[in-house]
Amino acid sequence: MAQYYDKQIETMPREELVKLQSERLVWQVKRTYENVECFRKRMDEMGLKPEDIKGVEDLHRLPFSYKSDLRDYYPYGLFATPLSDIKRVHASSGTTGKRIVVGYTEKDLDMWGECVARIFTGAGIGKDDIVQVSFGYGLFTGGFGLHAGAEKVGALVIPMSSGNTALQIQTMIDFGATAICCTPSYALYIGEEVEKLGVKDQLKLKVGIFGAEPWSEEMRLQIEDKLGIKALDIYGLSEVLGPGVSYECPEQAGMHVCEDNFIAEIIDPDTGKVLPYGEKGELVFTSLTKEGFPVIRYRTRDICSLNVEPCKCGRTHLRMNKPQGRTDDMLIIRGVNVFPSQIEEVLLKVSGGNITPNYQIVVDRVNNNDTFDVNVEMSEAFFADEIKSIEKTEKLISEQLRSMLGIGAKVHLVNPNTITRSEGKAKRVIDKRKI
Ligand code: DLL
Repeated sequence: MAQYYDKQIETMPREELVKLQSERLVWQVKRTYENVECFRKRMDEMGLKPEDIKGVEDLHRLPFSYKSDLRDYYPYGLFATPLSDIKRVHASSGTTGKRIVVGYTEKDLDMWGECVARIFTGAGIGKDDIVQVSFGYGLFTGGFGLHAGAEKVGALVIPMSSGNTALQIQTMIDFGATAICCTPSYALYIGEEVEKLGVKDQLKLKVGIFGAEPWSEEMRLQIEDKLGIKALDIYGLSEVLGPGVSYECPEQAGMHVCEDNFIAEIIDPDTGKVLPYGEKGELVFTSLTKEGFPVIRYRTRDICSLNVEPCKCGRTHLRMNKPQGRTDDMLIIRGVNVFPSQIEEVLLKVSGGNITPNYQIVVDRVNNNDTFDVNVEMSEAFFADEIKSIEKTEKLISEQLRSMLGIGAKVHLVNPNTITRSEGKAKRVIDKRKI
């Protein structure tokens, strides 16, 4: 199999790259039409046949796909191969209690590993390196995704997963980790602890690979300083692949999209019109090589712009700028995707399905850690029945939130009419983090 992290692919002239994308797009549209009902229906409604798509120039004619499709076809309805060919699933938060599920064939897992391997080779990490993967392992794509890429470049992998910061630091020192992979906020927290312990000079770290949440240039400088490393940004989303969709090279000037596997577009989120390179809008991806769970024109809801100017590193694959927000209300708290609608669902459940109380989510960053508070107004209707004790109710809501989201929130029952009413849409989220 071709080495996807081979320099030849990453530095392929753009005309050749577009030709390759066109061939792959034609193949992907045809097989997705044949195997995925949701896509076929949309194409039929538009009077489009797979044969109408002759190359990248026809991409804009294809229908969009959305996160809600994953909910509507939960869990396996969007897979384009028989389930017996799917070798792994991962999952991420949906807008409601149901998680969104994605699947990978053996070839997909290999391609994923190759994409992530590009991150490491770009960062100068190879067989003599020791990579500590401190992203969560499990249904989240971070842990397993980085793990596979690090193995592909022949590095020694420490599958730490997230949490237990003291042990993270001790392991880094004892095992001689030369690279660390985690969320940037966790990296900064580790950096603070390293500073407090005064052990920076015992670290062998050269580079850090960070992503899964937005972070600023200011944060990058702090992390680089505290850990004595070069900090690189990586981007991805479960629906498209997981980590490895795009990555920074050492130039640290935008993230190269693995364009042999994914086509990126920027659209106006209101009109759906494709915008020229350089303009800011919603990022949309089409997966060209993925077999198990292909996406055609998937609306990421991330806002950013694309840069097709040649990069100093020599890679020809275009670069996306750091995402600068979202078109929906998704929050990323400690690397976990959280939708206000999920919190509503929990409150509705706790109230027995009758009423959603007035609530507000407050997110902040204290000592480089995200805080997550949910204020819930007490009301006669909500608390009439068996729920009497405030403490018990707070605990109950908090437990339900943890089981829905996978992260803990501090729940506070507050007096009626204490959450400020707004004249228009209720202001459900107060995000005080300066990112
Ligand atoms: O966060 C995959 C990932 C894992 C990426 C590890 C990088 C490292 P999801 O949980 O599906 O997948 O969340 C995807 O996270 O749509 C963005 O809004 C956000 N996101 C991911 N990377 C970045 C980044 C993983 N570098 C959602 N900068 C995406 C800003 C990011 N936002």
